[in-house]
Amino acid sequence: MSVLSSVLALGCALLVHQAASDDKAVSYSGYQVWTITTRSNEESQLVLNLRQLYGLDVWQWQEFQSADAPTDLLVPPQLIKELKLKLNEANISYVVKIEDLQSDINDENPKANSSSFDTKAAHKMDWISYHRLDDIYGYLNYLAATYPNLVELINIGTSYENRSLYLVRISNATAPDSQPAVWIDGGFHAREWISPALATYIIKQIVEEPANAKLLNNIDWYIMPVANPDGYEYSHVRSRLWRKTRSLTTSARCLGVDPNRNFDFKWGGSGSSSNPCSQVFKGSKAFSEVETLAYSKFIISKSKQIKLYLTLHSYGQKLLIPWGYDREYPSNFADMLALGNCAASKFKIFKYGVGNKVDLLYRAAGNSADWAKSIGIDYVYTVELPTRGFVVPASSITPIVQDFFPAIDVFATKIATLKV
Ligand code: 0X9
Ligand code: ZN
Repeated sequence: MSVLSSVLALGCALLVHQAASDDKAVSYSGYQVWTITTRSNEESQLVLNLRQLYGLDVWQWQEFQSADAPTDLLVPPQLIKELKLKLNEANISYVVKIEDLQSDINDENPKANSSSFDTKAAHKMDWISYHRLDDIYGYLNYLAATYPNLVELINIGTSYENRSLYLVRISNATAPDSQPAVWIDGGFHAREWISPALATYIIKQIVEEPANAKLLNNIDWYIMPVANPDGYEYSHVRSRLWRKTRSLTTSARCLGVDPNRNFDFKWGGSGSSSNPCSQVFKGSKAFSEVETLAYSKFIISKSKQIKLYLTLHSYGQKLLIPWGYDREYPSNFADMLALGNCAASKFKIFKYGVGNKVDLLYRAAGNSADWAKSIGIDYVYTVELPTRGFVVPASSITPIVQDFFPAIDVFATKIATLKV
């Protein structure tokens, strides 16, 4: 029996889960991340079947594989032997990218909250460690209090677990809503910690760095560093790889909705799931999540002004352009591609690919960027930040965010010329 048919014969998916017990953090001891490189459609199909069979957490993959497109899979210790066998049988090569995920997690944030020892500091934010939600919100509060003419703290609602949903408006305009605006968010997916780190860094650069004052000419900035605060906190205290929101579902075992499959544009289409245990669970309906609903209402209220929409994710080093629900291209695709390429040309350390979401990744209906495009925002990008996984050592925050920031200048220069 071929590997493919034996996989199919086994039938239904065995979901391999890591659920947190009530008070202990999930351990990823012995978990590995493998990069599998397939060379044909048949091999890709086999990997797809293995993913489904074992319910593996797929960290990265491409739906329309170009030659040697890599797939990153999280492999639980109890499956290492079996999966190795299956891949060897099929003559598919793989490399172990992460030997022991828990040791990466242990080394990720060594100085966690060290600055909190400085009780006199006005805020606890820095970019040499990853911060909990309180530190991030404390920083936004600090900025609003310190620069009242420039920064406004906006509360757009409350998360499922009752946390505030904060964003900042940064503007020196005297008349409200009179100039083009940029929207930036981070922390959609809880485990992608580098994204709130970059969003807060961009805020700092615009507000606190006099050399960047030109970024305030003719642009309002709306920046929401943590779009999914419940998930973000859960990923800090319980389960480092948590991705979704934390709402109850119809399954007692599986909580949360993928916020990036919960938007009301082509909701429920390809690349989303109706299984609450799936990492891409679309939710019970579009905007079932209080977080995505509040977020969408705010953006709609500013949709005339917002000309650029950037949603920060990780990982993969890509600037992705709609559509993502299918292999289709918006009418101004070429224009978005040109601006994206221009922005990406600023990156010196990390090279990014620029292109359509489905061409470079996979279909993902109900994603927020497609929705942003559907309501008429001109320039829309999903950013997949560096580097080799979701767990990025805190020492890499500074190089990643510093490398990215010059792209903001490119975007701003373009947006400032647009009429509202
Ligand atoms: O799957 C997602 O939601 C995004 N990738 S992530 O690893 N950060 O989860 C990609 C969304 C981009 N959209 C499409 N590929 N359609
Ligand atoms: Zn993401």
